[in-house]
Amino acid sequence: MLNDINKVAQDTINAINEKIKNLNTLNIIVAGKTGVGKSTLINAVFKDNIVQTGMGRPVTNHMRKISKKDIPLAIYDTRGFELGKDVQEDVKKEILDTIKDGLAYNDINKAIHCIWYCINTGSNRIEPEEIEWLRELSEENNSTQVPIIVVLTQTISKKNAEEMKNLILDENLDIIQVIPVLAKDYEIEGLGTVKAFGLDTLIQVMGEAMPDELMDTLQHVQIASLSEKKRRASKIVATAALTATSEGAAPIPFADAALLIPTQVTMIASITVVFGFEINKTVITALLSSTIGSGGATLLGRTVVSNVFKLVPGAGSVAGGAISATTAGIITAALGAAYITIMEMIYKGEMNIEDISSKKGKETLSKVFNDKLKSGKDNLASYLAILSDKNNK
Ligand SMILES: Nc1nc2c(ncn2[C@@H]2O[C@H](COP(=O)(O)OP(=O)(O)O)[C@@H](O)[C@H]2O)c(=O)[nH]1
Ligand SMILES: [Mg+2]
Repeated sequence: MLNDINKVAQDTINAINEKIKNLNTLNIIVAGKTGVGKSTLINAVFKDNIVQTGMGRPVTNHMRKISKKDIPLAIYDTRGFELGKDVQEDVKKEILDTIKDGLAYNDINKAIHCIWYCINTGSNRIEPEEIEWLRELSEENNSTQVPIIVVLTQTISKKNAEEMKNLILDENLDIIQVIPVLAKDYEIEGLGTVKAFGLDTLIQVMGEAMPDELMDTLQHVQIASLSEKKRRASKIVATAALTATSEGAAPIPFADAALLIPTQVTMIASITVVFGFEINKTVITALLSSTIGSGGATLLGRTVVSNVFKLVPGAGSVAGGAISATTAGIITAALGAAYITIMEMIYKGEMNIEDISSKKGKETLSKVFNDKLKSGKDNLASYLAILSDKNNK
């Protein structure tokens, strides 16, 4: 059978691997004194605990490149910033040289895309030398235009951080943002815990500052912002639903309804990449069989479409043996929404990846899918609205 679930699941896995392989590499420079919390920050923002002790390859006197196989991310971690003015001069030159070298390749995978300059909020003061260093860096970066973000690390007191932020902003440096963060929960003895915060803002600001070719990578490698992952994933669903709608406008005879499948395979693969989880074929099979494949082993053949079709209120009669454009969009949007819901549960730790193919997982999937079908037109409309929002990157 051409479109049995097994084959479509395999196609989806292939599409996921292909997409991951084709992700552009994100390159970031992280600078600041030893102990400000650079390593802690990097590990809190990116997947797979990318920084480990002793890891990283020296690329200049004061910079090490940290990367991990199969993750499209490289971090240049600077060292020795606290050692005084000479070293700071060297570090600045090494940063600027690295930026220029990267640009010379004319390859997005080699360019530096963002600089985080980290200052510890707990130190409660900012040295005039650091401001001058930043001023010189940003001025010399004027021709290369790499977005510079000042990250105020280890922020326990948001009030102190705000004051520090305003001090820095008053300097009118050519930087894009000053962002207070606490990368990891902080325990104050006998008083309780200050919760980590601010990393989602960091991801959001980076997303706004970097080109679209890096957005899938950014979402794939970051683990700090669920809302940014969902925003990107929702846009993917919107695009797929729109495509399905135009494909459905033909209209699609039942027998050819399988035409929609490639659109949905691409959608599921793209959402998987954005969430960055390792998804196997069993999971995709569970997803398909508890949603669009609930009628049997064939996907979007005559039986399945009519099964799904019955669930869409107001879909009208099955005139001329064709599904309508809107129905094609509704089914696609419902599938996308169901998958995002499951991804969200995994992100929050409410479910394990293996659980998706369990009875509970499948029930959750069909429930969300059926709910989204029931609110079919509204669900579709809310996705399509995303595409007309010009501010939504
Ligand atoms: N609780 C907590 N500790 C932090 C945070 N950032 C840094 N630290 C601690 O500060 C110390 C120095 O951090 P590290 O990341 O190694 O700094 P680096 O030298 O800039 O890489 C470590 O003991 C960290 O555990 C944070 O956001 N929360
Ligand atoms: Mg470190």
